[in-house]
Amino acid sequence: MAEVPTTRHYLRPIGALPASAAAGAASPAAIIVAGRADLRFAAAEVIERHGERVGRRIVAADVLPGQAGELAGLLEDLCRPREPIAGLTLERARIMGIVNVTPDSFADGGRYGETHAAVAHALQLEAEGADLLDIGGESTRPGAEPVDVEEEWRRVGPVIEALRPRVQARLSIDTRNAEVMRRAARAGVHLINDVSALSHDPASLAVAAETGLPVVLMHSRGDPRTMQQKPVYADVVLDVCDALEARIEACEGAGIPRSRLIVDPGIGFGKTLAHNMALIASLGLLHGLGCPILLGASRKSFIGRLTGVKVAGERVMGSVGAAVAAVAQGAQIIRVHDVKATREALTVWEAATRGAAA
Ligand code: 7PJ
Repeated sequence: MAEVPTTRHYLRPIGALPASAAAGAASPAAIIVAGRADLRFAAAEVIERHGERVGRRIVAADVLPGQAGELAGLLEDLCRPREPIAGLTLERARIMGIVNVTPDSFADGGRYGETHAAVAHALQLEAEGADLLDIGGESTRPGAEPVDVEEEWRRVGPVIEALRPRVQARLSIDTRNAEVMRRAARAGVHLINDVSALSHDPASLAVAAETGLPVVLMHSRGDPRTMQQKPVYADVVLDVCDALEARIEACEGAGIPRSRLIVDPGIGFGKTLAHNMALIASLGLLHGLGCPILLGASRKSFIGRLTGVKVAGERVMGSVGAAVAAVAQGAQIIRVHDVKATREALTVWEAATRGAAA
């Protein structure tokens, strides 16, 4: 018997209301996203997918609550205030600074050089305004080869241990490996960031649940070695949303509640330039999953494609542009290399949209 396709709904908040518009008034004419008074929208694009058919309509905020069925639950997930993550409240965007612990270029055979460099870099990112520090020892860039778990821990372990007593920023472990998650949790990290959304290592769902830590579920297609080989989606935004919902449900089944999960569309992971742009343009649709949103666009190759800047380290301005686009849609965590530039841009953007300093 042919499978009957199910109908799924999606809500994308559109038409951001300026802070000054009837601020404080209890108004059904605004959709308040993720419990944030600063994140109010005048309408929603209601998307309905039934098999290959996708219907779209725009529904004004004041008539949206009257919609029946799946939409009512979706609206509730969209609007519900988010729980703090690792003790950080999410009423404004938080910056996650990237700390890569890459192999030692020093010829002493030891690890002192790379540990020292990573710790110094992390301390600098915190001083520049990072709320979180994401520590990773395995490159997951397109084409990268996997790293042995023991080697991965030799890279990140000493960095976590050195930073833990010295920083206020929350520490995040960027890994796909359950054993690294377990050791990092023991060493005191506050958050797990897994580019495979806890699917790479069969043990990671159970281990992540056991740690009790919040987890970033990033969407990716295939593994880093093969992911850029002709990715195809029916509708990239809806497909990524569905795949993230499936991983959220897998986590819930393993005992990790939705309130401890963060979703991320995985820019550049099994996506073309067009896919990446569609995902950033519709990022706000992911609020319907009921979790905070993280975006990692920093220095990625799509920015090079758009701007012509070939050297990754020189893609700062483009990266800041992507961060502002994400924050304007209510993304709660922005993962970046260039913390100082991002912090300055977001401070000005926030004050300028609020219409008041600080
Ligand atoms: C991401 C990540 C991302 C999350 C990397 C790079 C590639 N983790 N790890 N989101 N990207 N959550 O930074 O260019 O986009 S590694």
